[in-house]
Amino acid sequence: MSETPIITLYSAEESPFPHRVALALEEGNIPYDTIGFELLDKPDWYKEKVYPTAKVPYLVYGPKLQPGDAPSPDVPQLGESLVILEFLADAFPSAHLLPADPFLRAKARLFYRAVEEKFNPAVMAVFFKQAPKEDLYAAIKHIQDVLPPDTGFAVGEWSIADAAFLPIYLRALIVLELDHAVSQFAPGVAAEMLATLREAPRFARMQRYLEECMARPSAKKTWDLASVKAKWVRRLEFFLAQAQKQQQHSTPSSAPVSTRAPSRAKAKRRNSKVKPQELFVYDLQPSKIIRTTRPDTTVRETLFSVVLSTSGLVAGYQLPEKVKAKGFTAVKSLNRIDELKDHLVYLVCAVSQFGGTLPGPSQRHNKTSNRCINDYKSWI
Ligand SMILES: N[C@@H](CCC(=O)N[C@@H](CS)C(=O)NCC(=O)O)C(=O)O
Repeated sequence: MSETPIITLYSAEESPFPHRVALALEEGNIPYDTIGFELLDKPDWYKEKVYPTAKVPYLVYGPKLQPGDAPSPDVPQLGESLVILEFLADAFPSAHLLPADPFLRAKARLFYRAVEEKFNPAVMAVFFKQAPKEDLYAAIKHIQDVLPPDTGFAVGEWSIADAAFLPIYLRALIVLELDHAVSQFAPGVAAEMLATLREAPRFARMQRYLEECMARPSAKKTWDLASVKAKWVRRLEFFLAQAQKQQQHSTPSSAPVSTRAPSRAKAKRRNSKVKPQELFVYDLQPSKIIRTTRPDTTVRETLFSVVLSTSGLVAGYQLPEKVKAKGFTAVKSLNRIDELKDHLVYLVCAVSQFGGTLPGPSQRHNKTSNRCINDYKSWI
């Protein structure tokens, strides 16, 4: 006797993509099992036996499965959240996951394409690639402008278009709340963005849409804020450790601070990315070394700071505002790094890899500062 097929959704709560599918399944009252894991602890069997790309979500529609089982190749199975959403809408027409009207169906498709092609990339760029926050605002506004004017969902009735958007927006808010070093916002920027998204009149429609989405049983059943947040903390810490490891490989800690000028062409390329007026919006991050000198045991202090630079390490390539910075000229006139002892020191570190708008204090930034300090400690 063959078993009644059931949907198995392979999922990870921290990821927005399986959440899309779970929302649609809940909305459609479609029975399903979830096999969940945290991405950082993804079991080997998932890639080996279930889904070779090892991404979530993955959906299997067949006999009941247990963690570690290999789904039969003879039963329907799919990856890619948007494809799965469309499959569910087609396979379970009575669940009304898309409107019956072909024009509204097409509009739903346009909506989730905008989510995929505009909104999601903007979130990634602003959070992790230092794109300006206005890019995120513009992407949210784009989505907001497609919504019906006062109330209602992407195409009026709830549809899979809403399932495509909500999980990403919810996690974007979490990343802003956490304001983790990985996302490299200047102090206060993440809080300001959160306040803007939640309170600014220009995003009132989006806020209302969010509230209406969250009021639905599908969202209540599939969303555990505390749990997702805890997983994101872990995830961001992991990314940070990875970035630090990578940086250690690319900049050995024993290497002295370079004084070699970048080529003019290179400097020009770097400078062209940065608008000068954006350079000094962030504060310095001082670190102090206190030590005694023998034999008189006078207490000496050396204050270190990293001055942001987009053009390398050489004064000739610094923008005029920076050259004027207190201490810079003194350092410029020194020939050897160990002559810096007993000076008020501003070490100029290249952060050109950030490009565009300079980030605020970040782990990477601190790390450069720490490396300089460690080098200095070994010289005194
Ligand atoms: N385009 C895919 C994206 C799926 C995806 O990238 N999932 C990520 C999680 S956000 C994943 O599983 N990554 C594997 C990992 O982190 O181990 C979809 O819409 O389903």
